[in-house]
Amino acid sequence: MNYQWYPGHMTKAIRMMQENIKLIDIIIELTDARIPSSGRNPDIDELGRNKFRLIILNKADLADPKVTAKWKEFYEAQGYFVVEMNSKTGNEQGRVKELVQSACAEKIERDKKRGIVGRPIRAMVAGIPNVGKSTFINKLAGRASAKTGNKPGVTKGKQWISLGKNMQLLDTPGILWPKFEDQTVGLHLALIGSMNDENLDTTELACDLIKLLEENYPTVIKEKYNITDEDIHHFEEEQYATRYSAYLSAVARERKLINQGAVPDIDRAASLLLDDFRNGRLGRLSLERPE
Ligand SMILES: Nc1nc2c(ncn2[C@@H]2O[C@H](COP(=O)(O)OP(=O)(O)OP(=O)(O)O)[C@@H](O)[C@H]2O)c(=O)[nH]1
Ligand SMILES: [Mg+2]
Repeated sequence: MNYQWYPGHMTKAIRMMQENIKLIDIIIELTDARIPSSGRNPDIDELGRNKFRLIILNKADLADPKVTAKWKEFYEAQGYFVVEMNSKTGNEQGRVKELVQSACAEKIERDKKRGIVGRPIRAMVAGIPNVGKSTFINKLAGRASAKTGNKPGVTKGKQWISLGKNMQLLDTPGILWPKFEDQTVGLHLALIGSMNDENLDTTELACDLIKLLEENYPTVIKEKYNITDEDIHHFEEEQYATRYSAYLSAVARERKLINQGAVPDIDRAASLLLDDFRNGRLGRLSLERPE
C-alpha cells in the first residue's frame, strides 16, 4: 500500500503558519513518543529554523518508557529542550512552562531594555495530525478551549489561547508533508492514526502491524488474544492464508468476530487490533528507536 495523505487544508495550514511565524518566540513541536522520528514533519523543522524549539514526546504513556528515555537523550544531544508527556493527565505541564520561560528569558530581558514590558511569550504548537496538540493546549490552559478528537484533522484553522498574562499558545492544524521518501515513515504514521483511515486498507495496515510486532515484541499479540503457534499454522493451512491474515483469523475467533458459515471476519479483527494498539491495550510499545 502507498501511504500518503495531504489534503488541501494542510497546504493552507502551512501557509498560515509561515504567515504567523514572525509573531512567534518559540515553537513547541509535538511528536508521538511511539514514533519520534517519523512523527517529525520536515516542513515544521524548516519553519522553525531560527526559533527556540521545545520537543514534546507526547503520548509517552503509550510508548516503551526505556526507549522514550533514549529518544529524550538523543534530541537533547542535538540541542533541543525535550519533555516526555501525557497530555491527557498533564503530568509535566509545569516543566513545559518553566522551559518556555527560561528559553525566552533572554528575549524578555532584551524587550525590557527596549521598553517593552509585559508582552506575553507567544508559542506555536505544531505537529502531525492527531498527536495531541489541542489536548496539550487545553491541559496547559486549564480549560477546554480547543476542540479535540480521536481522529486526524480535527483542528482546521488557527486559534490563539491565552495562559494568563504571560503566555499565548497558537493551536495549528496537524500537517503531514507531500511525499514520504521512505514508506516506513508513512506506515508508522498510519499505524498511530495520523492518517485518515478512510483512505487506507486497514486490513493490510493491520498485517503490517503484526509483522512489525513479530519482529520487535514477538509475544505481545499471542498473549493478548490467547493465540498459540498451532492456531497460526491451523489458519495458515485451512485458508491458504498468509501468516499475518492467519493471525487475524485467530484474533477473530478469540473475539467471536465470525461471519456466516463460521468464517472468521478478518476485516473486523484488523480494526480491533489497530484500535487496541493505538489505545495502548497491547501495552506500551515503541515502533522506533534512536540509532
Ligand atoms: N494516551 C494519550 N492520548 C492522548 C494524549 N494526548 C492526546 N491524546 C488523545 O489523542 C487524540 C487526539 O488529540 P487532539 O488533541 O485532538 O490532537 P491534535 O494534534 O490536536 O489533532 P489534529 O487537530 O487533528 O491535528 C484525542 O483522542 C486525545 O484524547 C496523550 O498524551 N496520551
Ligand atoms: Mg487539534
